[in-house]
Amino acid sequence: MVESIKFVLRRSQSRSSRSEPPSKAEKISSPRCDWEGVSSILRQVGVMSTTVINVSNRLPVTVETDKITKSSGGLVAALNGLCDEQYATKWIGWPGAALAETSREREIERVLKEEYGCVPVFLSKEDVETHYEGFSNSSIWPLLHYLPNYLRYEPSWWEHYRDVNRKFAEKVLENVHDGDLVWVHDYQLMLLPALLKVAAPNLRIGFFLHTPFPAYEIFRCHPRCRELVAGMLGADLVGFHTFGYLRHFCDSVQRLLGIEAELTHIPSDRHCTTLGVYPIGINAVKFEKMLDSAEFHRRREQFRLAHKGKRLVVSVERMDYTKGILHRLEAIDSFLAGLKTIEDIRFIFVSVPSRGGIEEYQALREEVETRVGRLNGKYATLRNSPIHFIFDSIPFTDLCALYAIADVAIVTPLIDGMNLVAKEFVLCQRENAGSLILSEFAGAAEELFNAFLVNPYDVWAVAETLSTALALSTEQKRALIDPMRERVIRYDARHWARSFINDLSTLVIPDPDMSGADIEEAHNRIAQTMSAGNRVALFLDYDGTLREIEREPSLAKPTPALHDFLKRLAKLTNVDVTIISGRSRDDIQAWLGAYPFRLIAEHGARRRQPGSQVWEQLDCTVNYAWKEELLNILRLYEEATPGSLIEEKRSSLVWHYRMADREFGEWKARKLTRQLAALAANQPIQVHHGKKIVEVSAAQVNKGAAVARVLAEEHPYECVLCAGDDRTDESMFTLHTPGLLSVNVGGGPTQAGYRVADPAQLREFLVKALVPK
Ligand code: GDG
Repeated sequence: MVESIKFVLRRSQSRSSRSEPPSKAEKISSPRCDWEGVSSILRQVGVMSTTVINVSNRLPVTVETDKITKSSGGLVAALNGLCDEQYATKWIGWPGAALAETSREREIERVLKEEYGCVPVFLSKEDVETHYEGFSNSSIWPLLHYLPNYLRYEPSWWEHYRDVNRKFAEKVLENVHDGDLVWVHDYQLMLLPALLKVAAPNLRIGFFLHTPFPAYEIFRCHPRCRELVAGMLGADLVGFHTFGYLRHFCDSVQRLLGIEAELTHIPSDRHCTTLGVYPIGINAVKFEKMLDSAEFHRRREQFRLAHKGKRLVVSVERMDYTKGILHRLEAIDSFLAGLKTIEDIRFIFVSVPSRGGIEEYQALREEVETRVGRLNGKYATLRNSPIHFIFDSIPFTDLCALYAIADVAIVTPLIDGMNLVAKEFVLCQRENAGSLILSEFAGAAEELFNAFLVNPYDVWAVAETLSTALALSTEQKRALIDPMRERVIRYDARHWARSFINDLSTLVIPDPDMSGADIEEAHNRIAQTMSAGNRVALFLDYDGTLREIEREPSLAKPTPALHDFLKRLAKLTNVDVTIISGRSRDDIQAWLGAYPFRLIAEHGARRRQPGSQVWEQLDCTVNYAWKEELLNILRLYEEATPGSLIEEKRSSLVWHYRMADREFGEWKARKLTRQLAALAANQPIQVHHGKKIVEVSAAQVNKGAAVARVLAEEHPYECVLCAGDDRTDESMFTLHTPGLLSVNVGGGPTQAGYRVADPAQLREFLVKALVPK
C-alpha cells in the first residue's frame, strides 16, 4: 500500500465514503456518510444484506498533523470491489500515528468514520514499538518467513501484543451489528479471532494470513506458538495464499494443541474452523486503466529515451530481508562477471523503505548500499553504471511505466506469501513483452506457470537464467507472458475478496448455545417423560462423552465438573444411569465405583449392577484364544512406534498411539488395521481403528448387545437415551428400541439422531432436561 492520495483533514466537513478522493467542490456539498444508517436502510430494503468489517493493523488512511493520507493498495481495491456487490465495507485499524493529544482523538474518529468509513484504534508510541515493531515484525514475521535466526522475543512485547489485540477486539465489538461479517487480516492480529469468538459466539469471523505459514519445526520455535494458533482458531474461516501454508497450519494445530485437524476443517471447543486457499490477486482494473492513460504513455516514452540502447532488468520491493536482495546482488555479480561488455545492461532496483525503526532492517539497508556501491565500482564504465538503486517509493504511473519497458523482472524473494510485484509486472506486459524470473519460494510461483522459476539461494543458476531470459525473442516472450496475463486479469483482487467473503457468509456454523431444533426435540421428550412420572434410562459412554479426551488415557480421571454432574444425576429418583465404557473394570471401579450407577466395562464383558459392589462376567461363553497370537503382533508395533502402548483387556486388545508422532502413528495404525483385518476373516473378532487407537475385540461383545441385555432384564422404560462419541458407540445407536434417543458427542459420521459438540455440552443438556429447576 505504497501509493498515496493526499487530502486535507477538515474538521467539520463530511462526504460520502467511496474509493476515489472527492473534488474540492464535492468536499463542501456532499452528504455525510453514516455507515450505520446506510447499512441498516439497505438491509431493510434487501439491497445490501451484509457489512464486511475489515480489521487490519493499518487503516487504509494515515492521520498526520494536519491531513489524512489515503492509501490505495491491493487490499483497499479488493475490498472496494465488494461494495459494488451486495456488501458494504467498513475498516477498523490503526491510523498510523501516535497522537500527542488525546483530545484530538474524538474529532479524528468522527472525521474518519463519516468521511472514510474507517474506525480508528489509537495506539500509543509504546504500543507501536512493542506490538508492531517488536512482537509482530521482529518476532513473528521472521519465523513466518523461515528465518529463526532473526527471531527476537521479549516477554513485555507479548504483553503488549495481547493488549493491542484486546483493544482491537473492543473496537470491533463496539461497531459490529447482527449479520455483519468480520474479516481480520494478518499476523499482527492473530489473537483477535479467538477474543471475538469468546465475546460474541454467533459472530462470523474470517482470518486471512498474508504471509506464509511455515513448517511446524520452524513455527514451534516461537515462545508463544500455542497461543498464536489458538487465537487464529477463533475464526470460522481461516484463509491462506497456498495449500502448502494451510497444510503447515493444520500440522501445527495438531502438534501444538493436540486437536485432530482435517485439511478442510478443525473442530475446537464449541466451534469449528473451516480452512481455505485464496491466492490474492492485484487490482487489475486499476492497472489496465493506467495503461490506457496519456500520463502513462508519456512517462513510458521518457523512460525509453533515458534508457535507450540498454536491456533493462527491474526489481521492485520493500527493503526487507525476506525479499532476497543480497542474494540477488550476488547473482548479478556472477552474471556481470560472465559478460563481454556491460555497456548495454542496466539493473533498476526500487527498494521502498520499510520498518526503518528495526535494527535488522537498518543493517540490511547499509549492507545493500555497500554492495551496490561495490558492484558499480567493479563493473562501471564511463558510459554505464550497471545498477541504478532507488531507496524510495516511486509514483504509480512510474511504476507501471518501468514494468512496461523492462526486458526482465527479477523477483527473487527467499520466501514470500504471494508477491504482488510479479503479478503487476505480468499485467503491464500489454504492448511489450518482458520475461519474469520468479523465486520458486513465492506463493505466486504456483500460479505464474510460465515464469522462469529459480531457487534464489542458487545464485549461479539465477545468473544463468538471467542470460536465458534476456536471449528470448519477442515471440517467445509473448507466448510465455500472454496466458499468465489472462490469468492475472481473471483472478484479480476482487475475485479473491469475493471468494473469501462468499465462503465466509455461506459457512454452516454450528449453533454454539446448542439451541438447534433437533436437540430441543430430545430435551422435550425427556422432560415430558419426567413430568409424567415415568422412568428414563441413560447409557453414557465415558471417554469423549462424559469426560474430555486426554492425550494420555490414564489422565482422564473425572474432573470436579464431572463429579458435580454425576452427583446431580445420582440424586434423581426416576433416572437409571448406566456408564458403559471400553475401559477396564479397574479404571471404571476406581473412578466411578462410589456412584450408585450400573457400570459396564470392556464394551459389555463385565458389569456391576446398581447398588452392588460385585462385578459379573458376561462373556463366559466367548472364546478368547485369538488374543495371544494378536498380542504378539501388537507388541511388534509397540516396540517400533515410540510413544505407543498396548492396553490388555479381557475382551479386547487396544493399541494406543496418541503419544506417538502424529503422522508416523497414523501410518503405523493403518498398517496394523490392514494386517488385523486380514486375520479377522478367520477369527471371531472385530477390528476398529478409532481416535488414536486400534482395537481388536471379541465379535460377540459390544456395547449395543450389553444395552439390549439390560433393557431385556428391566421393566420397559418410556425413554432411553444413549450417548457416545466413538465408533464402538454406534452399536447402541442402531438398536431397535422404542423411545430410543441417541446422541453423538463431538461430530463425525454417525447414526445418532442428535448431536452435541463436546462433553460439556452433553452434561449441560442432560442437566437442563433432567434436573428439576
Ligand atoms: C505482503 C506479503 C503478499 C512497491 N514499491 C512501490 C510500490 N510497491 C507496491 C507493489 C505491490 C506492493 O507494494 C508490494 O506487495 P508484495 O506482495 O510484493 O509484498 P509485501 O509488501 O511484502 O506484502 C506478500 C501481500 O502482502 C499481499 O497479501 O503478496 O507476500 O509479504 O503492490 O506495487 N508501489 C508504488 N511505488 C513503489 O515504489 N506505487
